[in-house]
Amino acid sequence: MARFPQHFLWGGAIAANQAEGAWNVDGKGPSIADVVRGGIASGQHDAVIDPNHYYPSHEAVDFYHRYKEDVALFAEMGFQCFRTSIAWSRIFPRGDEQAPNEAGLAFYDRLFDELLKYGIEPVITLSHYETPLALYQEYGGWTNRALITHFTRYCETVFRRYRGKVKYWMTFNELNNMNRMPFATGAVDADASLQEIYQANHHQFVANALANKLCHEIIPEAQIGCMLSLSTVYPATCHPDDIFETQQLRRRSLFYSDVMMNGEYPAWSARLFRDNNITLAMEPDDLELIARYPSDYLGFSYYRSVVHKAGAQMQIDTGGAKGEDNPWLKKTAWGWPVDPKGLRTVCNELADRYRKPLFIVENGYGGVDEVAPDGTIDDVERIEYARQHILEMAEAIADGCDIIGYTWWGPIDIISAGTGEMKKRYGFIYVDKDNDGKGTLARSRKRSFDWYKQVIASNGEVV
Ligand code: BGP
Repeated sequence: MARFPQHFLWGGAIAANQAEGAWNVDGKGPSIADVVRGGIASGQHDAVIDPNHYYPSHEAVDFYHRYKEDVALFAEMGFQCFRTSIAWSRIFPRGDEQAPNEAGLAFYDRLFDELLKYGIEPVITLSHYETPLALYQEYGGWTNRALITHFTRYCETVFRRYRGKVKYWMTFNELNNMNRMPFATGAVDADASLQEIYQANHHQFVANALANKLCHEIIPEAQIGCMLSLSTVYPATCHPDDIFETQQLRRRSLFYSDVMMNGEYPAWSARLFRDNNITLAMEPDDLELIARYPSDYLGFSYYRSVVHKAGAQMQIDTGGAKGEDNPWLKKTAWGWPVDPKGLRTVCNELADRYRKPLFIVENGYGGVDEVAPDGTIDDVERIEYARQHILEMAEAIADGCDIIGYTWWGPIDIISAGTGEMKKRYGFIYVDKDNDGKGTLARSRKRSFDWYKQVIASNGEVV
């Protein structure tokens, strides 16, 4: 029996702020990613742009101008889909305008046409840590209910513009990161209170429902999902406290998919709000909207697993969790435990919980790549990481999990979200650029390029 279904979507994923560059070109307004000194996930942001500082997102890897060359390389690998985000502030530079920026819309028309020319399905993230800066500075980000209006205007604009070109959408990247990095995820101050964070989340849940409603009205054949960071977390021991706290940790993470996939606040969240004196301000039809327009699929990122010991800092998502050491697992150069079996575990957990399609829209190995004197890049660790995770994904499918596709994170080297570095490379394609922004930006194929090409050509049989 074939490991993967016939229409399984193989591809890769990037984000506008980590790849495009052209941060202020053709009418684009600054986004919150453009004022962060490290990676957008680092949280160290300036209030305004310091003209004397090198910001990683400003040039990134210049995908904005080089997308034709890059898409041709993705097509050479045989990609059937490609995930990226639309930079919201390319379409609405401030975020609160009534009329969109035509040059921004035209860029994504060109990009989607280039992808479709090769038969590559665009898989589009509407907000990937790229809220327009003015919506943070003048509105306070998602704590302000006005962002629902501005976000749905943006969604309606791009749904209408790209219907017939884009069939796969998702709303907010890794929304469960609101707890660890509220600035990146919701343009909310890094020191926001839980009251502010969960009020912002409520506005995002309503916006997610309205985006789902609009997407189905405007593009009936489309699927629109929510997206979470869902690497997994293990209890440090079989002590009941470790087990219970780890269950609570996981629940806090899955709270986001519970609301967006099931269409309601889970019953247990009442205690979360009570214990933390959280009172959500809601409009009368909010809960009815959330119930009527749930997400079609659950997209998620999986990189690693972490270990939680009772009493340790409750890391809601595992994105940034350091956790306890896991003696059974090797780690990457950035300390991320490599846990392929954990991917199968997570897929089964999510399949049981939601009984809806899953889409692995981020999985990747961030490592240091050496360019040999003859120009070759022998990234065997990346191949081994990908091979093991793909085999476990195949097992998850055999377990009965309905998985739409797999988009490797960073098929081309891009800026790291967590560190702002180029040194932390994920790509099958190498980009000549260093951490200081120096380099020719020339692209070259790593060893993993041909390996992934075979995986796709054989639909996962040759791994
Ligand atoms: C996820 C983000 C991606 C990507 C990935 C890898 O949280 O959705 O944007 O960056 O992390 O993390 P990093 O780039 O820090 O290695």
